Amino acid sequence: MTTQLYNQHVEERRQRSTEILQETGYDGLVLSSGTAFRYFADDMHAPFHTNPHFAHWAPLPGPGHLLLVTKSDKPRLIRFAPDDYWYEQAPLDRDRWGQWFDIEELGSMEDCFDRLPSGQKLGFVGDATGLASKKGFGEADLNPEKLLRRLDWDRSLKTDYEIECTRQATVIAARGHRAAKECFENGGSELDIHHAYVQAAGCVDPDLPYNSIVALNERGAILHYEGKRTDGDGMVLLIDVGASHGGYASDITRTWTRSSADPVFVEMVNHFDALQKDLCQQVRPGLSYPDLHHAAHVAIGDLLYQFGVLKVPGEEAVEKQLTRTFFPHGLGHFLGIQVHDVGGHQKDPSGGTNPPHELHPYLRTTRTIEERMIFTVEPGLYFIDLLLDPQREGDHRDSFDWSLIDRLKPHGGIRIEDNVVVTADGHRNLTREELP
Ligand SMILES: [Mn+2]
Repeated sequence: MTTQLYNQHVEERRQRSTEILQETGYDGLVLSSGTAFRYFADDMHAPFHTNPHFAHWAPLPGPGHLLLVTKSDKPRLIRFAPDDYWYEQAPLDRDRWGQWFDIEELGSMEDCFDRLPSGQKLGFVGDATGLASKKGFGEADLNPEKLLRRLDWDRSLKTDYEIECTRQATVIAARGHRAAKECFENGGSELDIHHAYVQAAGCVDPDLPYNSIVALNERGAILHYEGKRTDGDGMVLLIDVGASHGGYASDITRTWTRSSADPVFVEMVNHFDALQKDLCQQVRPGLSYPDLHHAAHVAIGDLLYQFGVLKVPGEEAVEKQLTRTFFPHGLGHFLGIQVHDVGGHQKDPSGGTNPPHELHPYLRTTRTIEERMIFTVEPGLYFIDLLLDPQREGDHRDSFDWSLIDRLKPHGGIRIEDNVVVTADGHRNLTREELP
């Protein structure tokens, strides 16, 4: 990672934080990296996820660290470094980290909290609220809503460093996706394909930003299918897997077919790929994301009409709410430290929200598109019994070609997902730079 980009990123964090502290009336901000979560009645910990507000500042792994940010001082990193021989305790490169932070290292989380100054109005952000209360933080200063929303807003517009981290995460995922496609083409099972992916990506499962979705045939219609069946020789693969770099995620979906698939479905996937690229092409500042979501519904309606699955054209199909039967999720979401990143429903920096339209409750982004946003564009088209069955008996049953639907149903569905960065006058499709 280029140090220069990270320098700029920290510098921008400092400037934004000064503004945020002024707006919210705090002298300083305490960001905790988090505490390890232990399963109920067990001595095992869940995989640790750093508090994203901490990760926004520093790609430093592990729980217990505190970061103190004030309006003028160099940020202070109070690092939790326990005397522990059970886990690896990699030393911190103090010369490197010292460029950006004043560093202290202590052996207990309590001691870390004791190093925080008193007599200042500090806002605490993190899950270690018990320790924070003991240190004297008042209830109102633990994760104050207004402060959190202001930080979320800040996170929704990415720096060049963050864009580069996402690009690197895309390069890793693209390697995995190429290997997964090859494994599928050779008849591999879901488990084989998953292994091919992580092997090529050079990581283990907990490094993935979310559980991989590797679905053969009809299982592609289960939106968050996480199983790994061992029978292979599928006709269709729907694979939704990302990768991480520097704490930032990529989130990529592809749908591939083999010669055993119905030629109509294969042709549909080709058209759907063109449809997805066309939606990405429309991304530019000033466009409302819900309008792009609507455009996706019309385009999917037209595609279904063209293939004869629906007997009414796109606009009419959307009006009669028929496309929702095939495309029941949102077009996409912000992407960053969190796979479903924050700020997607926010109306303004102070915290008002724009909820999605009641007909599209799963749309995770209602913002107007701005430069420096990173989001996914992931239209889908599935044959889901739970959604099809009511239509078979419903008022619009004659608008569907049921025999064609039943013929295509064993193929599951199609989803194609790219990660897009908004530029001053358009966009950059990070995914297509690496993967067809
Ligand atoms: Mn996604």
